[in-house]
Amino acid sequence: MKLVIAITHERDKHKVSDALLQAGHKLTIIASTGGFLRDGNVTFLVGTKSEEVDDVIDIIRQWCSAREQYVTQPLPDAMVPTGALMSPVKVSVGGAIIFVVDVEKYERV
Ligand code: 2BA
Repeated sequence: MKLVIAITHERDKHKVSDALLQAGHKLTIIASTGGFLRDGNVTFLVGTKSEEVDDVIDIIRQWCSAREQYVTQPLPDAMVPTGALMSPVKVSVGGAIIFVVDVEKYERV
């Protein structure tokens, strides 16, 4: 068994969850915040059989759109040269960041 952890933009939450549910997957949705943009995002936890991981990823890929955002707040000193702190910086966000991890044990009690 595997656990798919997928971080998506908040705006894709309903499309992704509807599609996963329709395909018969079980999921948990956690409201999360990106460490860099400090913008709302969503983390999906999907426990699934190993052979269904690709289906889960395909669905997430299908319903998440990549987008570009501008960071206008000052960044940590180490990340930008002196004098560029207030310049908007364009970053490409998502579609989705996906981790797949092994599940040692899964029980409903
Ligand atoms: P954020 O941390 O808010 O990052 C938003 C976007 O900003 C990232 O998009 C990336 O394009 C850019 N970015 C992030 N950290 C950066 C840095 N140190 N320097 C320059 N640009 C940076 P994505 O890569 O698509 O990530 C979307 C969200 O997925 C992230 O939101 C974060 O919440 C999560 N994420 C991404 N990689 C992760 C990782 N390795 N571990 C945990 N969470 C991750």
